[in-house]
Amino acid sequence: MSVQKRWDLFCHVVDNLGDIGFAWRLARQLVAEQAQQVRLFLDDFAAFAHICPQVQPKAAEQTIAGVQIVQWARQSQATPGDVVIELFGCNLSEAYIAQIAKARIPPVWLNLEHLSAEGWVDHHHLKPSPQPGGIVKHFFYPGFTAETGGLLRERGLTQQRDAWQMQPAARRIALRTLGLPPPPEHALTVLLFSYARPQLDGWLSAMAADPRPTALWVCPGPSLQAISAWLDMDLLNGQVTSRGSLTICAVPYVAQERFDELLWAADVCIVRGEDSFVRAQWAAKPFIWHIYPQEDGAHHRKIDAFLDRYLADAERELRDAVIHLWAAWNRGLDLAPAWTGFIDHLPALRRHAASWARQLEARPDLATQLVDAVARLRGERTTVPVANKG
Ligand code: TRH
Repeated sequence: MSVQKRWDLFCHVVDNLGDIGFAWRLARQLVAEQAQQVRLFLDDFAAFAHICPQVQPKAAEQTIAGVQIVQWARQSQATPGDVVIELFGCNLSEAYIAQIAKARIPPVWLNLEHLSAEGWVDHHHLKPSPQPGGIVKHFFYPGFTAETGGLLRERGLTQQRDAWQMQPAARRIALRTLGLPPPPEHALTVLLFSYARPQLDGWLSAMAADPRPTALWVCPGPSLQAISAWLDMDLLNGQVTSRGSLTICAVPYVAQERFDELLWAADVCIVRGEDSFVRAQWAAKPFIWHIYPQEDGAHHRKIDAFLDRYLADAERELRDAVIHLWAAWNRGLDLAPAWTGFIDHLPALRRHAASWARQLEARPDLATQLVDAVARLRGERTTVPVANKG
């Protein structure tokens, strides 16, 4: 167990749920698994409330799951902790930085960056970034290789997932709690959590016309609007409707601790951003990644880099099926033909996803690596962490 330190995490929400999604998962893990003392400075409580319903949006400070949650503006009067984590390059206030500069023992200051499977990440992880006044900040890069900071993974996650999947009752109860009807017998179940994209109609019509029933669970967000347009009705949270073989359920927001269950219950997961992308991999399910679009097209390079790793040992046909559907999804092309090719390979895709999850699990999780990196930067430790199973 590591020496307890005071951690300050800073989360500026750019958009959507991913910034706070990552911050909240990391903060909870540092407290629950690493016995650290964590303060989370946050600037968007409306986004947080979607994934943590018990939050009090107006409270100056509050403690949930052992994490002290503080309004962003209060950093100006705060004394820095032993560790300062700036998430995704968010800017700290000048007053707080001045306090860092004045500290007798300077805190370890890290900029925790976005996840990417690109090779350059290996060379930038834990590199220093000198700041004015002689302070040094370091980069911390999540990633898929031994040279990076790894991926967030709670202790015992795999065992919890497997135990859940062994019990059909767990799935029934989870769906009932979410207000979702049990899917038709032998139905294909698909979870949809994506950004806006054109051309969903051909895909929806193909599923409606397929002899095999499909249950499509749609998370709140832009895809619900596109689906409502195809249905020619406003599909509201919690509502269910059918067209031919396709049953569509609008899933209300679920607390982050229960988000995994949606993935575990589905046969195919369509996920986005960063955190749900990682959770689909821990769910060991065939999945499609709708990557966060960037103006310069950098997201296409990121997908290619990930697929190079993910499909490195896959059979040719399986590779083609995945590449074809992910390209169609991310480039706004007609999905119907690529979808059929993907679904035809489901059993092999399932085996592949399970083997990929096992490979990733062999590496230490991100929170363990972060705690270790901090100890090493403070000169307290020189060893490299080993994977904590599950
Ligand atoms: O919401 P995202 O698209 O997030 C982001 C942000 O846009 C961010 O600015 C960008 O930098 C990043 O993507 C790449 O997708 P993501 O990362 O999957 O985060 C969603 C979080 O919301 C994740 O923690 C799961 C959680 N969630 C719930 O807890 N309950 C829910 O019902 C839903 C739909 C999501």
